[in-house]
Amino acid sequence: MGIVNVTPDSFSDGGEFLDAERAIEHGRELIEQGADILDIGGESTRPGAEAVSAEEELARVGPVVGALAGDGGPGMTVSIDTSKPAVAEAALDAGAAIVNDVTALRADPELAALCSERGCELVLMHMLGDPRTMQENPSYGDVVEEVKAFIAGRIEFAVGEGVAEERIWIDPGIGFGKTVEHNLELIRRLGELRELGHPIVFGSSRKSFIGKITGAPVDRRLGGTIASNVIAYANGAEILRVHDVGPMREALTVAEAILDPARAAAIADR
Ligand code: HH2
Repeated sequence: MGIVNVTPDSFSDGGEFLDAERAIEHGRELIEQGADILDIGGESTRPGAEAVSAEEELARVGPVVGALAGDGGPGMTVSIDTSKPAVAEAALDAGAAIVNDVTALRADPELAALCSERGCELVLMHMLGDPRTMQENPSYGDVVEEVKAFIAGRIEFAVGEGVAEERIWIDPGIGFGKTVEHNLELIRRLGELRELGHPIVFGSSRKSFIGKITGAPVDRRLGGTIASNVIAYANGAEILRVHDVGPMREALTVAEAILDPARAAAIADR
């Protein structure tokens, strides 16, 4: 899953793709680099980010979703990164197939009815509190157990609102109300989330825990991004949400060859 942030203030690439044409071009590049899905967002969720209105968010992402999901043909598989039903609805109308809600239907529970009605995929992510407060001394008893229980509760809510079980994807929410240690433990024990029986989405790309470990600024966190994603993949993550699709795809191809003997044998026969 390649990230397309149409925002002025995202932590890693804020302002780079605010212009719709540049965002569209960037999305096409990510597909060329091997992305299967584009996750398009118009509101930053970084700690302390300013909230934006539905009108503003839609003005940012609408043309980008329309161009990439349609794109003169069957289009690309687009995910809309939003918590707002109005934005999600317009994006689904424009061809998006997935709603990625970092609040797991807490910001606006009506998003559940929309997803149920449209039969789209829905990503439910764990976050402690909200983006303004989540990094203020986050604490857990057992972080994995608590994230798992939270996600189980949000799945139950979504299903109660009519969302089909098989449409739900889950995400531990790396960096959303977590210390470095919490993030590392979640990655190490990611396999435990598989017990919930839903595809796992994993998003560590360029995040600050990597910088805290390596000392690297946000534009030099590719090595740490790849290491964390490969381990997450080995532990059962199925959808990797990253900025740098080309290098990630290459790393994943090698990781798959190591982990899957059938793939290794097919390569040996070439
Ligand atoms: N992380 C971010 C945003 N959306 N969605 C899911 N499902 N999982 C994540 O880990 C996740 C997400 C934050 O990253 P980014 O989009 O690069 O930054 P910003 O929120 O500042 O735009």
